[in-house]
Amino acid sequence: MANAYLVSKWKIWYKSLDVNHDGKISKADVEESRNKFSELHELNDEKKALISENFDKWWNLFIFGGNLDAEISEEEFVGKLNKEFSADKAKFVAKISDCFDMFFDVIDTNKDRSISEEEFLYAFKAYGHENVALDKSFFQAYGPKGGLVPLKDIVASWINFATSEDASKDDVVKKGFDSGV
Ligand SMILES: [Ca+2]
Ligand SMILES: [Ca+2]
Repeated sequence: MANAYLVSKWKIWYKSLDVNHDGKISKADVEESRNKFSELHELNDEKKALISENFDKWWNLFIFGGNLDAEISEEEFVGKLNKEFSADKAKFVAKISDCFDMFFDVIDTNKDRSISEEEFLYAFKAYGHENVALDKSFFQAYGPKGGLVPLKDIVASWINFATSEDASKDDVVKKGFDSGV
């Protein structure tokens, strides 16, 4: 059983994935995030197709458990994470690592293994977090050097967010969401 602190973070994560803010996670959230992301980056058709494939793959694999037509409630989402976490913590952390590796690999559109402020803002906007000032201070919390944050640092922060039960440990992602992002 995960502690209350980690469960509270999973609930924040759930909310962040409810892109259209209708209280549930469904295919509509996949479509909206994918379309917005393509629009913001002004992708050509070829790149759009690739992004589309990668978005579907990520949601399908890590959120929908193979059934993209499912609707997922917060209770189901948290229950599934809790079950995996409780069954085998090392395996759970490995899966979450894969999850965020793949996620930010898509967000890193120019493939320089860093996340720029623009890439960060486009990702958050695509996921329905459109307050640019808050998104920007979230990004700045990573202490970018030359405007960039290494991909591995961003990924590590999200792994910490989704797996750590230690409330005394600094959590830049939780702080970002707590700020209202
Ligand atoms: Ca939704
Ligand atoms: Ca990049």
